[in-house]
Amino acid sequence: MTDLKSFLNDRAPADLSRLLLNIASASLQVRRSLPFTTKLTRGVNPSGERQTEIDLYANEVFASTLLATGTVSEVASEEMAEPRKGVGRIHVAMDPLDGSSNIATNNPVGSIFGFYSSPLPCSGEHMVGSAFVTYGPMLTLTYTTGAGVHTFVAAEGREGDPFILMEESSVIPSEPEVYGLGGQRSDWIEPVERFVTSLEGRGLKLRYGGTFVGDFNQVLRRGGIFGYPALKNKPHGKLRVLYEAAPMAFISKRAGGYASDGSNDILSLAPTALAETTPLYLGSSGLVREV
Ligand code: FBP
Repeated sequence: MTDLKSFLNDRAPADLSRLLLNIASASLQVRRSLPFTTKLTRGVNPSGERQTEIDLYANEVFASTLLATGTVSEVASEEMAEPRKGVGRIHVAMDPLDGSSNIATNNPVGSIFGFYSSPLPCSGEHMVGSAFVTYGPMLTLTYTTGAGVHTFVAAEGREGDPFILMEESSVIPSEPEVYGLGGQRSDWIEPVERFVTSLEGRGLKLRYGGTFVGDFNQVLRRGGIFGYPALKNKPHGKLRVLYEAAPMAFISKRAGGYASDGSNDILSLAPTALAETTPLYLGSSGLVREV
């Protein structure tokens, strides 16, 4: 079995490899804390959302781990108003615990990371890699540094590096199977409503668990589309460009899929604020281009 350290050896730049190995080990620590830290705090994040203890804990674990690698120039987070400065080449944008409100119901949740070569906020055209951790029945790390999308699973208790290769060079299946769009159906703009009705007519199955990482992971493996669309009352959608949409768009495209805001490639967006949101549709390129 190939472990993460040996797989990264000759396939990724040294600083990105160092980041990914440290994210992997930090995710084991976050996973162990999930069950006991879901209470709401008095804190509110820059998007105006109440923070849970695990949001703050995961933010602290990942931010300090990333800065300690000596390879990051800054760490920006959905949970912090300002980035933390470090020394290094890579500008990291992260959602340290995506979907934290779903932990109490034991849904799969995750952590999302975008690696940029330019100061933040910046366009996804400066992205040099991205990764997401899924805390589900398995603890998995999925990443790309531009050459294919690869997934490792944590086999805890194993000698040496616990992360072993589960899937190399994933490609989103061309035959789409699942779809999931957020928000209230009555709030969808009309083209989205029409599109979803047609998907149901083509036999696609609804898969919406309420966490971006969990829902996107299904689309990546089974083919289909995930969206958090423009809503009548939220024309700019809900998911953040830097921390959520662009990192997953990068993975989607490197797996043969596509990601759009409804008109433009997500990676071409140039956010001017760290917490800027966008409508988001990603997955099988045919469906994304259709919507
Ligand atoms: P965080 O704010 O915890 O990062 O997550 C936002 C999120 O939970 C996404 O994971 C998910 O796709 C979306 O919100 C679900 O929104 P809704 O609850 O409106 O369906």
